[in-house]
Amino acid sequence: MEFSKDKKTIFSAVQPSGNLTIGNYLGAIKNWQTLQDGGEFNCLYCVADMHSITVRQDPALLRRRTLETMAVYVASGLDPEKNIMFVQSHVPAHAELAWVLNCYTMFGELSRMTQFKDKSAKNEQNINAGLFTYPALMAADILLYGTDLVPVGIDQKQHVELARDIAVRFNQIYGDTFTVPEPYILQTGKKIYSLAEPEKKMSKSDENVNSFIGILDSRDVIIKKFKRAVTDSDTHVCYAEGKNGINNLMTIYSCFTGKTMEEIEREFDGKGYGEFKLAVGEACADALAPLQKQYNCLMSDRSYLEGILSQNADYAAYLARKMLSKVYRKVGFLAKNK
Ligand code: ATP
Ligand code: LTN
Repeated sequence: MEFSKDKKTIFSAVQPSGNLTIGNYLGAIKNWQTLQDGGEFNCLYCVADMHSITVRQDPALLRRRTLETMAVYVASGLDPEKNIMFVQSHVPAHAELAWVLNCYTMFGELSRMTQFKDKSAKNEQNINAGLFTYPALMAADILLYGTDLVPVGIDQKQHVELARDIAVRFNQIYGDTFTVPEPYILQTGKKIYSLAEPEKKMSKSDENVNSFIGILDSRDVIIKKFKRAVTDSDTHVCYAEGKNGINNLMTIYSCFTGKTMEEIEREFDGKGYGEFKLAVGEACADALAPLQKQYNCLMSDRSYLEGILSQNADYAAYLARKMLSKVYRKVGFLAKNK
């Protein structure tokens, strides 16, 4: 992994807050892989464990999921030699910059974040300050590395836009410091919906396991979950307003097979929903099979993964420290004698 000043920089992350879903895969991780392949960008991919404790986590499970999430990254084809892949809490500069940025982020801005409103409604007994200031930590993640592009699903667009606003505000006060980042959102896959309630986003922390397909779900489970997916009382496989369930299944099928909506409509012309659901399940299971095989290999050799994490975190920390020192100087913190 080489960080070049002549290349644009990409940063993204997933929280280890549950088993990763095909929403995370299609909305984010699969696109990261495409971006890595051109060799055009410096890419940093992080497991955002510090973000995930804004909602209560079981400590042992969080530790396990952090490593599993990294294994999914590698199994999805992200090459630790080409990308900087690390765990957020291993690089202290994220928390340090987050504190500074908190002081340049307005209460009103944070109050408008839809994720904060949704998560507060879901966790009424634990509306903690971290949940509220989460976007300042996310801005720190992004701004520490001079990030140009942030590949995410559409639900994260608002947070990336806030990171932009914070960067612009800081630059206006102190002169050019941060690169102003842009969200990078692909049309297909930007929002995969729940299989149980197709007007809601598919989410790894949903209590209903039938609402999402886990990247690591077995073939049988995948096919069974798609069979149960909520659709409508029509029988035609066609993409149309008000057919959220079928539109979602068509989107998933399109992402996994590369077929357009018209091609899918033609393929299933005269066939019922049952046949279509089976085809979606099979396409999804086929596409995930090589990833799952690679994942199992990686998890049987934890020391390899731990080695990647340690090496990459050191490099990320070196890059991050440079930006943090600049910020500390700009805001007026007294430098410590070496
Ligand atoms: P949680 O349920 O814990 O809030 P989540 O499943 O929503 O988690 P995140 O860790 O918040 O996942 O998201 C990681 C990345 O995956 C982000 O880029 C996000 O936009 C993307 N993503 C998450 N869910 C979906 C989805 N249903 N469709 C498309 N992209 C998604
Ligand atoms: N908040 C993101 C995860 C995340 C992230 C980031 C994404 C944390 N830091 C920086 C992009 C850039 C989420 O998906 N919930």
